[in-house]
Amino acid sequence: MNSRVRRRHGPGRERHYDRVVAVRVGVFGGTFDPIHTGHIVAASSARHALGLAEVLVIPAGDPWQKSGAVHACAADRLALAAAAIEGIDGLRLCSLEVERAGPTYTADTLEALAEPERELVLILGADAVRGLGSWSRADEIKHRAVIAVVHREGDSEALPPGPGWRCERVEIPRLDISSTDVRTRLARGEPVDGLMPPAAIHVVRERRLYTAPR
Ligand code: DND
Repeated sequence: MNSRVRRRHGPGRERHYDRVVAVRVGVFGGTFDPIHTGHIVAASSARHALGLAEVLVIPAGDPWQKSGAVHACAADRLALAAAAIEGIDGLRLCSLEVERAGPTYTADTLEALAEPERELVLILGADAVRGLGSWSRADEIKHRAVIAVVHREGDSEALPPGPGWRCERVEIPRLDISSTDVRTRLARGEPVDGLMPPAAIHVVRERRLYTAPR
């Protein structure tokens, strides 16, 4: 998308020119097993703080670094994410990684989402930033996206793995919620109200997800 900018230069003199302004689009990927309120706050805060046109919420189809440790199938995690972000301004579900066969690599996703005049902003929590060096084709990611590190009060500094990364930082409220904790509570039959959006809890109940620890 282009924004055409017309400016006046001094009284009676007008210069017209076109300036192409890149649209910034957030990319927020996750295993989302399950998605929870901390994820939503991170995506939404990053969108606001960085002036992103929208944030694509992208559940991983086959998060290879968690192989054997993912509890819900990709279709269920996608349904949870869809329910969780429904009605939230500027967050949009993207099923690209669930539809792609094989291990999920963020480099492939950034390649697929690349468009002229679109700047991709990869939104990451501190723990994800620390792992970046172990990701597939990390060097390619470095060139394809700006990294937005969502920083919660009390987080230790998380830096990208080496020079050349374009990096921004977003301060977000500290919500100590983890998918592991949500799963444990669900397996014990404890409430997760407030930890997940109500519509996502409805999907959990409807599909009988996370009923037993694995
Ligand atoms: P996670 O398994 O950490 O997702 O995966 C995050 C992303 O990294 C996914 O898109 C993966 O495909 C990608 N990845 C990982 C490893 C290798 C490669 C790619 C590769 O290409 O080779 P979680 O569901 O656990 O968390 C999602 C995000 O939310 C993370 O950035 C995490 O730090 C953040 N987060 C929170 N942020 C704020 N408040 C909280 C949070 N809990 C998790 N309470």
